[in-house]
Amino acid sequence: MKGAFAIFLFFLSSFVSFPGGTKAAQAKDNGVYIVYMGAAASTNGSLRYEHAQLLSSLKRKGTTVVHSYSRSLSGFAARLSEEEARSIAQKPGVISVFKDPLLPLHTTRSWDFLKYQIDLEIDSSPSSDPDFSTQEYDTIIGIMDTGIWPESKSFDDKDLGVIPPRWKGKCMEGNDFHQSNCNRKLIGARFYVDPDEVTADRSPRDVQGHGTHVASTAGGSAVPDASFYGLAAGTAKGGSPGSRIAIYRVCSPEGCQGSAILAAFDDAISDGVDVVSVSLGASAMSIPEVTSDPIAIGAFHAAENGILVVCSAGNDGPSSGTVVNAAPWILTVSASTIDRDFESDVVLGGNKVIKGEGINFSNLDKQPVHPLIYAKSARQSEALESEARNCNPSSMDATKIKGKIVVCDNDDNEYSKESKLEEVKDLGGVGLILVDDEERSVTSTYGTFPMTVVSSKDASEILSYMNSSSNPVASVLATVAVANYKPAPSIAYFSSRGPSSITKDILKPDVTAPGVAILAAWIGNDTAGTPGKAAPSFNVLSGTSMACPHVSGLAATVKSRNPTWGPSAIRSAIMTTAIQSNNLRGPITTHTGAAATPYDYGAGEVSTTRSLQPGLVYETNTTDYLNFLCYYGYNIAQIKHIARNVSDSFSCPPDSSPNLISNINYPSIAISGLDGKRSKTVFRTLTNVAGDDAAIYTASIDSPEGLIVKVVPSKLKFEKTGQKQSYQVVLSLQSSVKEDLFGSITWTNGQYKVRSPIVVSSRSDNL
Ligand SMILES: *[C@@H]1O[C@H](CO)[C@@H](O)[C@H](O)[C@H]1NC(C)=O
Ligand SMILES: *[C@@H]1O[C@H](CO)[C@@H](O)[C@H](O)[C@H]1NC(C)=O
Ligand SMILES: *[C@@H]1O[C@H](CO)[C@@H](O)[C@H](O)[C@H]1NC(C)=O
Ligand SMILES: *[C@@H]1O[C@H](CO)[C@@H](O)[C@H](O)[C@H]1NC(C)=O
Ligand SMILES: *[C@@H]1O[C@H](CO)[C@@H](O)[C@H](O)[C@H]1NC(C)=O
Ligand SMILES: CC(=O)N[C@H]1CO[C@H](CO)[C@@H](O)[C@@H]1O
Repeated sequence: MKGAFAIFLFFLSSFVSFPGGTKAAQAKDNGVYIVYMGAAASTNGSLRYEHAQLLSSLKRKGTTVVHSYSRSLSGFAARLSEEEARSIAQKPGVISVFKDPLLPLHTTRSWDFLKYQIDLEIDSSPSSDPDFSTQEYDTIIGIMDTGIWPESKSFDDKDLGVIPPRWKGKCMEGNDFHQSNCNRKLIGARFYVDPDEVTADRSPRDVQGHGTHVASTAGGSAVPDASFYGLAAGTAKGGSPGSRIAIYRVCSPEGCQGSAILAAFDDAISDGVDVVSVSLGASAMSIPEVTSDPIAIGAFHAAENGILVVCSAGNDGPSSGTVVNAAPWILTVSASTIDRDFESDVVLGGNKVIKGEGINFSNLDKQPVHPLIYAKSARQSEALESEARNCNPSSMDATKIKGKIVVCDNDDNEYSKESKLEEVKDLGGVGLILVDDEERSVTSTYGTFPMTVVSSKDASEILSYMNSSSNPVASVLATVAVANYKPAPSIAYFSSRGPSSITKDILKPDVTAPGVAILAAWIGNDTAGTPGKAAPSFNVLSGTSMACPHVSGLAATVKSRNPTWGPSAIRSAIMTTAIQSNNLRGPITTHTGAAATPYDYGAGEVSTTRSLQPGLVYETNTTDYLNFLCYYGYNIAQIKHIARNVSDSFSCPPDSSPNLISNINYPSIAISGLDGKRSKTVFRTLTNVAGDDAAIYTASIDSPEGLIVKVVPSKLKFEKTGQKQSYQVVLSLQSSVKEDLFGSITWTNGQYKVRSPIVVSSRSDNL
């Protein structure tokens, strides 16, 4: 799989790309192409005219425009033939033409947990522990997702003042959604539909739950006594409870259309949002180039307009090279666990208790009175042993399953755990014990059926008990939420990993945040998982989708304390103050117990207090990002159109090559192609944001065996706010190494710690 990602294409002129061979692309081809023409240079209506001119150059007349982009970026989405798309791609001013992708969603305690993490490193935390519930500057968070359930208490506006006058967004009316559904918390709501498609979803209203969950995690008001049917009870509140929320519904139950996402960025930039939160993206099987990726394009224009875009890294882990949303102007978030575990234990005959994981609503007897069977022993004559073991549909004999708790393996990846549950239930089983080490680390909800997940180690104990007993019995106990679970955080197995397939010279993901078993608001009429019970107002979900809005909320808080900071300063503050240790004071681990690396968590787990006062920041601006495109291989004719204000004067730096990408002033340092023969030097510039008191910072280096890291100079003096100081890092290998190496540089002045992870790889896939 990795090999496919390492192929780099340098486009010398406008190009058409046809993502092919991917499930997502095959699932639904709506016949639409996105024509991307860079920044909107003018806003006087001439752009739409330009677009119409382009379309009228086609032989066929009457092509409908699905979406038009003309506020901040220029382009349109339209139904075109492949030939028409190729023809338009050749026209002057057109940067890229690509098929409209359908992108998947990446699916109370978590904030307290993050605060607790700070206590682990008391030595360097700022003296005051700010209270997030008060004094917020009016930050506006834009959420691109499945919509919103406005009646949720998380979107109550009772403590909020008037809507900031700079807000220019809209509250669009639609099915079951009215102007009155917007308030001083939910200040904007838009939806995007394809005019050629018949859809019932003409509304910002969320019918899936994902957008409501994400929005409340990022900016939900505090709701006391929130819980999921009594579990995980406490006050639920977003990362920035004082922020305003604007929802951009770009997803339907089928997925999220790229052409709608681009339209939402075009609107959000003009509406006046400060932070955009995007919990969706391409799958690792079809990672697009930056110029044919609607999220990368939209985020670029957001960044040039001073807006930070925070995205989920994807749920395609733990394989390496799976991270998506990895453009250098995006803050990319991986998912980690919190110190809460939802345990649903197994009791065996003799009252031996085995720890299991899951949320169920069953009514099994607490005593171990239910007969226990290993699914393998219920194999139907035509089925393979591996099919029966895995409880696959049509592999087991109902007469052997009926009335029993069934132990199922989950090592074939052929059927989902939900389909195994359905099969056992249909055959008359009374419970299910699923054996899966990865799923054991992540809580899922199993509706009314008593299902729990155990580790393979614990499963062997269950199996040996079954071997030793002529009449094995068990029960699955009520779910309890265990607090102060250790170790936490650890990186969720599903979280997508670096290195980035775009380039190994920018480290991705950037940070990690809670994304496992997160309690947040839910749509008000979902009883699908819990028939017979009232619809839950809150739900427990896992995914990098849940991690992303934790960081969007934090970014909004950083912005509200530091209103003049641009998006790169906010990102730097969050990255350089991140934490690498867990609640056992050991290194953060992955689900296997191995020490996590920057490919798992970037700079580390976000800190909600230290990021408000980082001391120094690494800033990047539009010019740096254009340079990145030059180094990466795009030609100047394309780049000239991409950015709004730098176009005329801009030219690519001489000797632009992928070797220079490591020099982008990023808060982390990643270098590929270091081969033991020569050393490499990278440059960084720090900006003082700690005030006008003179401060001397000293560099300390943590370098792995075999890597020599020198920082020149090793001391930097700052005297004024905004003052910049540059330094060089010289890296060399003592001998050639096959493994990637990880280290860090930390600038400290006693009060602040400004840490950058270093990733060195001897291989170069930048050509
Ligand atoms: C719009 O602006 C362009 C230049 O940006 C100008 O050439 C054109 O005449 C303007 N059109 C109108 C209708 O004002
Ligand atoms: C572009 O320049 C104009 C005027 O020079 C300025 O008002 C605007 O804020 C700039 N836009 C960006 C995105 O920098
Ligand atoms: C159970 O018994 C079978 C056959 O006697 C054996 O192959 C298997 O390893 C035993 N399993 C355990 C977990 O003891
Ligand atoms: C929930 O409400 C929405 C909006 O009114 C509606 O479209 C949807 O069908 C409802 N779902 C259920 C399961 O009742
Ligand atoms: C970006 O930063 C560089 C270096 O700090 C500076 O020279 C350049 O003028 C900046 N560009 C813009 C568009 O602000
Ligand atoms: C959350 C929840 O309702 N869990 C249920 C799991 O099943 C037990 C009975 O086996 C119930 O008592 C719990 O309430």
